[in-house]
Amino acid sequence: TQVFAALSAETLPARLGGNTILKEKIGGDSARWQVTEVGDGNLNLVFIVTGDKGAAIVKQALPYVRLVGESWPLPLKRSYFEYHALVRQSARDPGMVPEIFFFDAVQAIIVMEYLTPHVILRRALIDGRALPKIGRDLGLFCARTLFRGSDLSMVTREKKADMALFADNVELCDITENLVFSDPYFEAKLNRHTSPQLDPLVAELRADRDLKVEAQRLKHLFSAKAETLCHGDLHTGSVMVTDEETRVIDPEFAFYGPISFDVGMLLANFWMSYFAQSGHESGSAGRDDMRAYLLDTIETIWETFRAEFAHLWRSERAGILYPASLFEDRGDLLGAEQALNIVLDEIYREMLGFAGIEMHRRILGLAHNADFETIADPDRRATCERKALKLGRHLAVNRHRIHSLKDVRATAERLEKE
Ligand code: SR1
Ligand code: MG
Repeated sequence: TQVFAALSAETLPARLGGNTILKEKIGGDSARWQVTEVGDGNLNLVFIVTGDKGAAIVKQALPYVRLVGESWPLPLKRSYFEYHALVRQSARDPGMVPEIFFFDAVQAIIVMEYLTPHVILRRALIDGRALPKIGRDLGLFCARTLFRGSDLSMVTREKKADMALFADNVELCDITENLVFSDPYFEAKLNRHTSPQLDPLVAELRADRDLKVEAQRLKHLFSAKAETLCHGDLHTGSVMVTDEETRVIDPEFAFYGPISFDVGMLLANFWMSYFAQSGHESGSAGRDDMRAYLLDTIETIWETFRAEFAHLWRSERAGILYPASLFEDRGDLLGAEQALNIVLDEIYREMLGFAGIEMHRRILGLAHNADFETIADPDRRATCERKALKLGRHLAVNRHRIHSLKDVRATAERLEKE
């Protein structure tokens, strides 16, 4: 029986040199492979391996949280969930995730396509780069993966078998339940807001009963509303881009949860990028165009998601929920449209809530965002973070009274001028 052993740039060629798929993709002579470890996430090792014929990514889970160290064990099986999520996402929205070459469950290794010249979306946004296609691509990805993984599309036996497969991703769900929904709202051990200038606002948020009740209501949805297979960690660090292409990576947090969760997390990261822009402005080079682009992109993602979800509702509704026999067979098209509007409205309200909570945890919790963390001047950084915290509170607490993303845009623009 094989035993898990972490790879290193030095050991990788000898360890994987006999793998026929890798040899075919990269080149047969592993002694000539060049290996660089490029992992900058919180959990895993990521290597770029280049040979005579080409290159591939080798991603390996570690038995602990890389960000914290061996004191925080984390099971290798997350790699199994990531692999299975990638397979499903690839079938549900072809071309939007990297091609998978090979999976080894014991060594927790996924070998996949090396995306080049792609860069991490978060990095591009920090650099002030406006990507023309991401709004539409990401809106479609969310609608297609979330609709097609739900009871609106899947037959019940298949969906329940898949829920059982992903039900064991307990430890990663536990991270989200604690780090996202609870820790930011009390003085949890792992919290580390990096701007003491925020202390008064942080104290205010931690004493905010309405906010804490909403955070727990959203945690309840996260843990109990098993609607669809979510990516589980869909932030701008989980997206790779060029001007022409968008790819979604890293679904190791995949779980059955609310349709709204991925969309909310994703939009939160665009709102945070919006508020971080002033921290990255230098000299006379303002970022007004970038700010407008980010707010436009948020609206494009949401409108594309809505339109595609509605399209799939009308053309692919084959699951147990709102079956066509209930409406269309009886000539009652309006009934199906009424149900669609109710479902979309619920997704919208929940999405705003999840977005608000995600904005808080990235500033108050353990896992921060480079958007804010790379702002060197502590006062500028705190100013940006303060605005994001305020918008986050507004979204979480007032989500039932915010009628459209145009209203959120107006609030974000007002906060930006503060
Ligand atoms: C301990 S893991 C912290 C965070 O990193 C991942 O990317 C997830 O966002 C998680 O919450
Ligand atoms: Mg990740």
